[in-house]
Amino acid sequence: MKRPFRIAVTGAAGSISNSLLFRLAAGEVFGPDQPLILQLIERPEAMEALRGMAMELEDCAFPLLHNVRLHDNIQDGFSNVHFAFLVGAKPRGPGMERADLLSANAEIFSAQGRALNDYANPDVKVLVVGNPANTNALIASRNAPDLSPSQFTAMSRLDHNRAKGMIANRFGCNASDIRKVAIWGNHSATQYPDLHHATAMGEPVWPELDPKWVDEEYIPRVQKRGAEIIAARGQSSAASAAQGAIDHMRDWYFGTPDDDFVSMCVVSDGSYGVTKGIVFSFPVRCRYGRHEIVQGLPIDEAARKRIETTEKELIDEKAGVEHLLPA
Ligand code: NAX
Repeated sequence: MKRPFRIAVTGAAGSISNSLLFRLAAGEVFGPDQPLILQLIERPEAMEALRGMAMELEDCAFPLLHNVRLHDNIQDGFSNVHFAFLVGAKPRGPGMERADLLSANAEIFSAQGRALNDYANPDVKVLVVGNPANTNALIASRNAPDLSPSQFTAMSRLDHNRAKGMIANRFGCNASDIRKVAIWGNHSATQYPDLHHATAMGEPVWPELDPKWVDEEYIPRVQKRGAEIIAARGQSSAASAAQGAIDHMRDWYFGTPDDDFVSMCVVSDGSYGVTKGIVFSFPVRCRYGRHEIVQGLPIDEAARKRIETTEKELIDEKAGVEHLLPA
């Protein structure tokens, strides 16, 4: 029997975790023969709800689930973990400005970065889901000096899957027939869902598309899908966000197919002229547990403008939390 992986999940009593934890425990991320220890982390006020979640996990009698531990502090919660899903974040309250939201979360994620640095397994792989996800990941990474920035990522996979699903719908095919969709930039309404490189059933989609439809319908719909879902269900995306997190971590661990790429927010190395050091969604491929930005994709003038818009938003977000970024 393999040795269990230790997996930390913050915000473990929340809506996304309510899907994520059960699918993790069922083996959907690390495979059907990989035992797991779940180290679930919540705020002290939510520990009772978390206890209920743990009871339900126990009642599933998952063969892979070695142990479930409940923590109200990140030092114990991150102890020796191989993977961390940082889902919990402070939501925007009434009257709260975006800048207030950024700094409230910056405090949380700088502490989490330090705790990962000090207590996690040195090879830990971190996925930030909690918003503002890109900047939270940047802060966590910068507060973890002994870990490589490449160990920190944020989630744009939900956006990627949305972009794929919508184009599959347009072509009347299955989402699995669509390849090489890319999300560039921030997980926000400035993100750029890019179809220039995409194929449907092996054929390029771009020549088949009306640019007006792409600009005026497709791109805004992907960008604002989160709001569309809140308007329809009265709650934000949860099951699809859990799916995005599962896809992201599974592909990072097992690798991506050679004829496709996925979108992940990673620390920019300056590829495509994107400012170094910000956490930016790029098309990436994963192999041997490492992610690599796909190089050499042609970027036209209109795409360049969209990339610059979302890049600027991330630079502004970074400026707002500069005081929490150690030199
Ligand atoms: P919920 O409000 O249902 O759950 C969040 C949970 O996190 C709560 O149980 C809360 O007690 C806990 N929490 C808050 N601060 C914490 C801390 N410092 N340590 C540990 N736990 C903490 O939200 P949910 O719908 O699960 O969404 C979670 C986060 O994901 C939100 O920030 C949300 O904005 C973000 N999302 C990100 C997405 C992405 O694609 N990157 C998409 C979905 C989602 O909107």
